[in-house]
Amino acid sequence: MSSPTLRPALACALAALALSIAAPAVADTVGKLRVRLHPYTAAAGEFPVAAQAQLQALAGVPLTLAAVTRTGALELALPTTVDEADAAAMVRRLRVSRSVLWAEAIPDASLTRKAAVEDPFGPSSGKRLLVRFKDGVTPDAATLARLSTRIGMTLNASRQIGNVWVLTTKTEQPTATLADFAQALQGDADVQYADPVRRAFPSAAPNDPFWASQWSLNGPTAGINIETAWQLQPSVGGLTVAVVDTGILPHPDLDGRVLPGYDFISDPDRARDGDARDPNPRDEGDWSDGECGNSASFFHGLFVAGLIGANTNNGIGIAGIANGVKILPVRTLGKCGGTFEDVLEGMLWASGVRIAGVPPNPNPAKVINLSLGGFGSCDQSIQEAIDDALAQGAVVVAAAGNETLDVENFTPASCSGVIAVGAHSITGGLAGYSNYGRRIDLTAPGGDLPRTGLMISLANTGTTVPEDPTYVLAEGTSFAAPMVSGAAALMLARDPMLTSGRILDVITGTTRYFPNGSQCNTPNLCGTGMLDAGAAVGSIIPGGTAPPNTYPVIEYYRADLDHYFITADPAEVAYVDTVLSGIFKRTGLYFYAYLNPAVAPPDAKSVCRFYASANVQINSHWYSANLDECISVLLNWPGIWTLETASAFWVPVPDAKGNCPANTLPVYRFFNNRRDANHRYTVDLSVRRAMQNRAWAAEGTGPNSVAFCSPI
Ligand SMILES: [Ca+2]
Ligand SMILES: [Ca+2]
Ligand SMILES: [Ca+2]
Repeated sequence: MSSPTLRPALACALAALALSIAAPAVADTVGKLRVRLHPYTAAAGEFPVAAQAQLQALAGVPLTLAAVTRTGALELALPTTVDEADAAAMVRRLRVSRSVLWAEAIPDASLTRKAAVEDPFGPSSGKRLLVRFKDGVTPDAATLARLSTRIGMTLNASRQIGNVWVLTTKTEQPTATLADFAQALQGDADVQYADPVRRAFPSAAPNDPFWASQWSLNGPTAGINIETAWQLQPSVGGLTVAVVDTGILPHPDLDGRVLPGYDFISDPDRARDGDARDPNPRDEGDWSDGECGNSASFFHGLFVAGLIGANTNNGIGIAGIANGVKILPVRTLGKCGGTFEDVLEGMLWASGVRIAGVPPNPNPAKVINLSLGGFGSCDQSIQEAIDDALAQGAVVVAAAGNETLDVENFTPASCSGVIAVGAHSITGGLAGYSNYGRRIDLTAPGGDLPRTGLMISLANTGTTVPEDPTYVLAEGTSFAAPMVSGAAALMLARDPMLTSGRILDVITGTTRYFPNGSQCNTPNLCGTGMLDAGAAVGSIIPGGTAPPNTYPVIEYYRADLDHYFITADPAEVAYVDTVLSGIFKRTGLYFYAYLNPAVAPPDAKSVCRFYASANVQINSHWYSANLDECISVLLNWPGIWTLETASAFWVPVPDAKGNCPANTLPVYRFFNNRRDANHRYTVDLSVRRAMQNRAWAAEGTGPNSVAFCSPI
């Protein structure tokens, strides 16, 4: 692979369109904010007094609940209308709170503006609707009969995805009709919301494949300043990034990087692998014989995965952004694209949510890359899936799309809580194909003509089915989103406690200015600026900022035993990091605790630490902040478990329902259910989901099984 070959050119008409933008130069006013609270803070649609007080303190003004969206977000009225800059500052302050999944301003104009754009992918049809019923309601015969009457056509229930049911109409209908059906179903008292199943397409604009340098990473004008980022954070240490896309193929530049993923394409014809969903996410090719856009296969998911995670410094091919990353390939797009039904399922599974009939995902993603899009503003079912992923601690990055249109008409880029990425060119201008508008958060390199300005990544020589690994040049917002996903992975590796809202703020707050004369200097067109991964990573303090008087409790992993170990003692940390470094590796995760009870909160409890040696086939440590539990182990397991210390560290503890005090995070405890009795303690919600999916037993107080609480 030392001299990569390049495939012949694939032209894309969209890429050649001139940029024609009716620039909304006038700044808008804002009278309302939209906020989704974390499900641990409040149930969907609820606005508890404590949350209201906290949000008002952050916003600096009274906030009145004006409405609730069907997916449970709160629309909060401001006492007076403010300008957009003030609203943006308010929203940034709200995002600081861990109670806030996402927050955004609602410009007054958007309340009256209506999308008047035709579907650029052409007319489409289908027979499926995604319907979320109110809690406790299932689509039994009576319910289906009532709903069928409502739309004047027979509806059947085909399956359940998370909280959402797939209902099918008797006959195929234009998507516009399905949208009308969905609207009608929302009039039923048992229906929380309904969406038509739209089609999704890769946001790629493949172009003439000539070898070029990776200006996107290192270019002085428009590159993402990756070398600075790598000096600060050379590797992401196995952090998982999901690529929800066309699947994956073997490539020497991805050796060791790819996790077993899953294939969620439910239509065997589009999947081209002879069956519906299956455990093999191999990209079977997306060529077509005139039914849809591309005649030759592009292997889009491989290209995207390569941008994020190609092996760097391995002597071949290209450098990926997030060295050491694990790519989770989630196949949802095949011949002629895919459906949001499959994308929805793939995205939920990627974040660790259990999907009926599919093995649980043992590697929930910290970052989910969605280099795909479909026409239509954000569907409620997709919004709810994004909210679920964010609630698991994942960051969701979406390509803006390549239609040279306002991004508000495209899903998932128009969804709340995603980082929506437009594409800029090698000279720093908005790429000719890139969507634009108020909903863009920032731009990243996506490539544009001339050929030296395209993006290079991994590909395959096959024009229909896969053949041999190679590299190609291409352009598209599909390739801008992975730049942001890679940068987010580097930030999370530096501080795993970062929330999605904090990453959005840092990544948009550290962008480079667009060049002088760029149309992107018009407000509300291209987001805050161009991605600067060096500045973004540099803005993250490694390991975060310890709360006053606390020390990090560092987590280690011992691979040969599949054991976890934690310690807050600085001398022991130094010992394990040096003398035992061949045995125990840092996982990169930690939480905070007190080492001196005199400076801890008065109600903090000491944590006992026990050890059971290899002589009794255990060789593992165990910790508890519950004195009764400590005494019970002492009395019941003499000669097995030995008390090493009654006070390894001090922590606040939850109440009887498992709720932690304000300004702390729950620490979850998991037991491996084996003779060797290892336990894991974590504040990380994606790790929590991973341990649940690996069938470790949750132990602790309350329905969420909380062991103790960690100050933040
Ligand atoms: Ca299949
Ligand atoms: Ca397959
Ligand atoms: Ca390489």
